[in-house]
Amino acid sequence: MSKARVYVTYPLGDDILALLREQCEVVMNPEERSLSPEELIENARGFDAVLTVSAGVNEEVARALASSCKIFANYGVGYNNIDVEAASKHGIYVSNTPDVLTDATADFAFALLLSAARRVVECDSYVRAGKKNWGPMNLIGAQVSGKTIGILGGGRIGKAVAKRAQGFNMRILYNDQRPNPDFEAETGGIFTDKNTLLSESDFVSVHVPLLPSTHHLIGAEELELMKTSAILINDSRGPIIDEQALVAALQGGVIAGAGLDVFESEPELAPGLAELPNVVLAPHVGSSTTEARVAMGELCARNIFAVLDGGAPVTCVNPEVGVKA
Ligand code: 8YV
Repeated sequence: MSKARVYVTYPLGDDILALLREQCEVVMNPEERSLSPEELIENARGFDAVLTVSAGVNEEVARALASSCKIFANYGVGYNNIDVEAASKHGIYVSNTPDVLTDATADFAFALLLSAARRVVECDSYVRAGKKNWGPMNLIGAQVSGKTIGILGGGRIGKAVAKRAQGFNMRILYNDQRPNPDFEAETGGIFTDKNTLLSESDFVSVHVPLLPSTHHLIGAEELELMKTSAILINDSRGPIIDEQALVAALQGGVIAGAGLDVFESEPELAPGLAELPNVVLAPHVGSSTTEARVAMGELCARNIFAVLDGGAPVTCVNPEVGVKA
């Protein structure tokens, strides 16, 4: 019997391809860029499964691939790139990669927080430039230990950030649609409304999924509520923050700094952002550790194999597909 065929939308590591090739024939987009919906349809037509790496799957894509494709296995915990309703309508499973990247992403949020607070990037440039004023008043930063952190999003990654904050003796506030008793039991975090969190926190870290309800969750009004000494961290999704409003707030001293791994129109930045000294910028690498990347690939492969074997994905986003079948 011929092997099932998997299309991979973005270049990934050899280990993941080798794993997929144990059971499937694999074709990968060799170009380091996201495919347009038209290209995805053209390239993945006739394949049994598609491993999506930030590729946009809309209604048209789902419809065009439905005759052969059984799963969009998304390489990422966030799946805002996929129209799940359309996939379900056309009987295609969607899976994501939760848990395996929680620690890596929380570590990186804290790396951004510490870097922005202690001006690590400026320090690095200073030393490399051969500057010699190493006096006690040089490059003074903000203390992190003992301060208040406000975490927007009380899910897996938000909780992991709170656990790191405990190690820094921080007061932990969090907000979500509803209180999360596990979050509170494991971190001592206190549930507050969003405005209290914004006005009382020294650091605000964003860990919510991108949904219509979280688009521009932080805009000019919310930034105004924050302390002028506050630092805003985001390694979730760019459009959760109004990036133009953030640039204006950083330029005008409304808040003190930011650490950003995600942007509204990646890989483009809002005008003015890259010129600001009080932001630390990263190219969407929150989950980029060897361990997380390998585990994400393995989970995608497990999800694909499960569906090709006639079952449901292990980490399924739309179980209703199985119910209808
Ligand atoms: C990935 C991510 O870097 O998990 C997510 O939601 O954004 C990241 O882990 C991304 O999915 C790969 O493009």
